[in-house]
Amino acid sequence: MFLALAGGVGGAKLARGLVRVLPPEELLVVVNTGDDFEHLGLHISPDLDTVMYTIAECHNPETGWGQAGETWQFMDALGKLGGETWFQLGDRDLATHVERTRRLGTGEPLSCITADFCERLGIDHAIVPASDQPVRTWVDTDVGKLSFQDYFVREKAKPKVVKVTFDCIDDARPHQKFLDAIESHALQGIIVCPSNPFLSVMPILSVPGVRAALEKRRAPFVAVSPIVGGKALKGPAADILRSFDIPVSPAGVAEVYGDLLDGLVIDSVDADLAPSIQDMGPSVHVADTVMKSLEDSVSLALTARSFAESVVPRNSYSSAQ
Ligand code: FO1
Repeated sequence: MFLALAGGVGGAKLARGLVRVLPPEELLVVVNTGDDFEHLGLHISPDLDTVMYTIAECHNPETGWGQAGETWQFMDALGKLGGETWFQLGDRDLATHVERTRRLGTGEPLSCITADFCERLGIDHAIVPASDQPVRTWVDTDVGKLSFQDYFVREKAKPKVVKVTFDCIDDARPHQKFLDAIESHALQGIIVCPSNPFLSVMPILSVPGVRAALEKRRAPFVAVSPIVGGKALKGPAADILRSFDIPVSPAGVAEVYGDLLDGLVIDSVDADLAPSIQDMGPSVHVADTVMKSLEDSVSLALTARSFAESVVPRNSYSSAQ
């Protein structure tokens, strides 16, 4: 079975392919919740929704987030009342947040609500938040400390990032299915989707207990580079690498993941970087990694799966298994 770590639009796109090449019993999709926030009195889980809607094929293909064919009556009416409209909530998407907020208010765990929403959307695969306890990504910037959505949406990711922190993460525990998958003898690979390493993957890896479990992984940790040709396909990953003086390239991504990284899938345009990345430790596979269509997502999912099956984990533990 395979474990996929996903966040944001890039993560959702690869998850969309993985659910078509792996049966439900062979895939667990673990999703970042660092983007979650309370807004207009609603609990909003953007990455869970982006992954869920994309796998259910009801996502907005232009933006990657929210639902297709949306209407905006609520936003329009809210604006007329002087409400906050910087974070666009479509009418259908609003139902997700209202119902999730209601059910969280009864004490139901986020993962149980997510599982029920997925079932109702016709999704057979298991999608779980990295933790049922809150994790909140904050971004220290040159204009002050901003919550993730304030930084990413309200300020359009323009402030220079100085530091990324995760509030209340010390009280978070990995979802049990997440830990069980890492520790499973049936695990064949951990596939890190082409998500922002700092904003989508690090919040998952930073949940207490996750790194310790990954140190003892029996299967390789392989990532698909979210940086292609010196740019991020979407979002601020390139800007954040630059602000941290890390190369804006797949080599920089390898640097961020460090010795956790057993394998890296890089795009054909970066093929010349393969030898230098291999010198850093991970195996490298060159492929077309830009996902513009469902076919692209399926093709990259097949590539990631077969690459993971070919890579030997670098940690000493696995050789002692
Ligand atoms: N991203 C934006 O850039 N502008 C928005 O108005 C916006 C609204 C929104 C509503 C629901 C949702 O699930 C996601 C939404 N996003 C929006 C994306 C969101 O900021 C995500 O956190 C990013 O996609 C990064 O994961």
